[in-house]
Amino acid sequence: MDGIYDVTTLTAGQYSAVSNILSFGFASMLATTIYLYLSQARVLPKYRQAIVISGTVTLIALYHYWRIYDSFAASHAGEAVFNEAYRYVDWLLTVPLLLLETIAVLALPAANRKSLIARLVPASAAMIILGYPGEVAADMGPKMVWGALSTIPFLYILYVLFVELTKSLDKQPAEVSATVKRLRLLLIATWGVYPISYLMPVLGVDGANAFVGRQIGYTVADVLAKCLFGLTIYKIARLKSAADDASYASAEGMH
Ligand code: RET
Repeated sequence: MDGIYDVTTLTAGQYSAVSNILSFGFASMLATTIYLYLSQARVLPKYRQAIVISGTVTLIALYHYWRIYDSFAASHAGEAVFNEAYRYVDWLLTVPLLLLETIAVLALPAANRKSLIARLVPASAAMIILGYPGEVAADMGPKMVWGALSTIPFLYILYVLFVELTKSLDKQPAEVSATVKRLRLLLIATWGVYPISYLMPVLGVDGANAFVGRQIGYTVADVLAKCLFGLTIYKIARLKSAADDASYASAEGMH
């Protein structure tokens, strides 16, 4: 077998750790999707798209967690090989959408917004596509090479977003900029977990533990980077709605 881990060798404890974390991921995506779709009507129209995109990210992830869970159960029973591609297809769809929701909530001028999308969306696709061959590689050599290639667009995205979020801070009311700072921190902290989880087999963690650690790392990072991130986007949209429109603020009891 290639680098895709043989799940039939997991102990009962390792099996339930992975099964429980995947179930937690599924529940988080389900609840956040419903909450965000229902809540989008509660912000001013110009911010609704950001919330709808955030809910769509968790909806796409909800579907993939169901498939990952199924694939994990089937592979543990020895009926199939665990399919790590669901995760990468999920990221291929959700990472560009996460970037779009961030750009949408900032309500930047159109030219600025278009240039950001044109730079960040292709970079995010390159990051995920270059990471996949390394994820399924059995040998450390190709894992390191693909991982290093994927890190180039990764650092580029973080750099561009960090600069852009920082630039937007002075133009916002104090409360909004405090929340945008929190969003910036959440982005750096959670996106950093993915390459660390990927590197577990390289860091000398043994096969089964590296597999379990990777599934836990990716799932916890996904819940923070999609659910908590989307809820923070919702909070920014509410604060900005209140700052833009005094009647919204008083109807929502925000001032
Ligand atoms: C890979 C391969 C190794 C190098 C790097 C990676 C980065 C992955 C990232 C994924 C982010 C996913 C998100 C999903 C949420 O919806 C592909 C593991 C740098 C940053 C934010």
